Amino acid sequence: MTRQTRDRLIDQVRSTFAGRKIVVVSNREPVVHERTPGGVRVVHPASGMTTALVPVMQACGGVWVAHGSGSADFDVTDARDGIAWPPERPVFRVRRVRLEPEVEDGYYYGFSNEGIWPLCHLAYTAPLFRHSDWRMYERANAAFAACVLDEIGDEPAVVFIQDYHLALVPRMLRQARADLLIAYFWHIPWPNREVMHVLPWREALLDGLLGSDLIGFHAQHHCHNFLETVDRSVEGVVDYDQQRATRRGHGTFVRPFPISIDGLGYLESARRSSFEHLFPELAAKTAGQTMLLGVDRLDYTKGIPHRLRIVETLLETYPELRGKLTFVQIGAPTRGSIGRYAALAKEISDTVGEVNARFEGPAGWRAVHYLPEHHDREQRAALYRRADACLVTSLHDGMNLVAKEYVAAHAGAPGTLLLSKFTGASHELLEACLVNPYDVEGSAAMLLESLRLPDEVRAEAMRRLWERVRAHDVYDWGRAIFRALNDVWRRREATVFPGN
Ligand code: GDG
Repeated sequence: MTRQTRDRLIDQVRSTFAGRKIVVVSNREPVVHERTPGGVRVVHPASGMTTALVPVMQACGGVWVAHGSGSADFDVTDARDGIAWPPERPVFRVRRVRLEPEVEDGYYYGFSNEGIWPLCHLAYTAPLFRHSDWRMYERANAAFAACVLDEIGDEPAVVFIQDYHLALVPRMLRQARADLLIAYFWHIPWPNREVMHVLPWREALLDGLLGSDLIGFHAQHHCHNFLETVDRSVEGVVDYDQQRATRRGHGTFVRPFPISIDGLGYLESARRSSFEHLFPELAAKTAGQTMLLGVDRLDYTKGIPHRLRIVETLLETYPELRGKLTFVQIGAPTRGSIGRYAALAKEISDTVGEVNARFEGPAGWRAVHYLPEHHDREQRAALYRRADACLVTSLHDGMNLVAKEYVAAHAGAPGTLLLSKFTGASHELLEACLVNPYDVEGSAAMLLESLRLPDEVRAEAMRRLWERVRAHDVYDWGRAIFRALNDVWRRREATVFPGN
């Protein structure tokens, strides 16, 4: 299937955009180069966006424009701040954007991650809006747009922009080059218009986004929320039937494209990896036990404290599980210089200590094993395959790729996916054990019920989930976006009246 969906994506791009350069733009780069005492280390950042885009770029080729955030990033680039990737057999170019430290601070840590991120996730962390951050956001977006224009020169191009860090880039590009085809994908939820009304620069942000030809969200209701926000915030025409907003004579189509993973590729990684080999100590400590697993960036939207309380409730209510069930949480550190993230890291490690101190079991047993560090794909795949259940308890999440990775790694073997109803994934993965993570006791009861089902039933649920993830993989996602962009383009070419 992967081969088929991958080939179909390549065909789609070749047949519709032949001769046009493909440029992907994102804040985060697919690879980061870091200085170490021994030389330079290559790091693959933990991010759902890169998980999804790397296979798409490997299939399509082109240029990936991203912020050069690594300490050795510009030691390894050419005269135009670019590098061919991967070095042994290059398939695409990475162009690194230079941002001064104060610009990165205000744009990335400030406006993007203390402003927009909490604004769009309904997780009870209030957004912070500082005028200085907004000015840095404008400057950073201008730097990205300049690099994109430099990369494409006079050539025709398709530009595919990622996420909430770069909302002003589409308008900047449109003003410089009206002929560009621009698609934008917003990887996080778009909340309703009342929520968006607290954003002081709402009009400017929307005007920036509406420079795109096509804007994608994970879910239909995010599209609707976006169109309503446009309708109430800026001058223009919103056509709800066609899901299109027209402003300054330019039409932008808005569509749902639920994102996914390279399912078969993930399964291959899981089959190749060995839990016992990669985690010998953990394997010995968890041998013969029911293993529950959590895999996340350490972000407050992922509901990790709630998850720990679910495990605690399980062990509290069913003492017979002590010594027989253990929870492994891995967490990639993220956005560490933001106070809210530092507070979360402390809250999680304190809660782990508290839960472990509460329950006693046989010698060597621990309720929770907490590993707050980066883990590569092979390690994550090995953990997924070993785990009897994966706990995804996000308080709000655009999609959540971890849920899909667990399904792929199991490929129909018995398992339990405990999945928050507040993830985009819950709209597709209907055979999962769907819970409200705020209801800790209810979630614990559902988890136990699912673990106690016969193996055939747990395997059948995982098999159906796997069918869906395999059929709708990330190549299928990419193809749907490029096909829709092509339709928009043909429509634009065929029309006489602007805005049609
Ligand atoms: C945003 C939206 C949406 C985990 N630890 C490491 C690591 N990971 C990988 C996971 C997974 C990815 O990071 C996380 O993906 P998610 O989808 O859970 O979450 P976000 O990063 O918040 O992504 C989300 C996504 O965009 C795509 O649109 O699904 O809703 O919030 O692949 O396995 N990766 C590396 N090291 C780790 O230690 N390299």
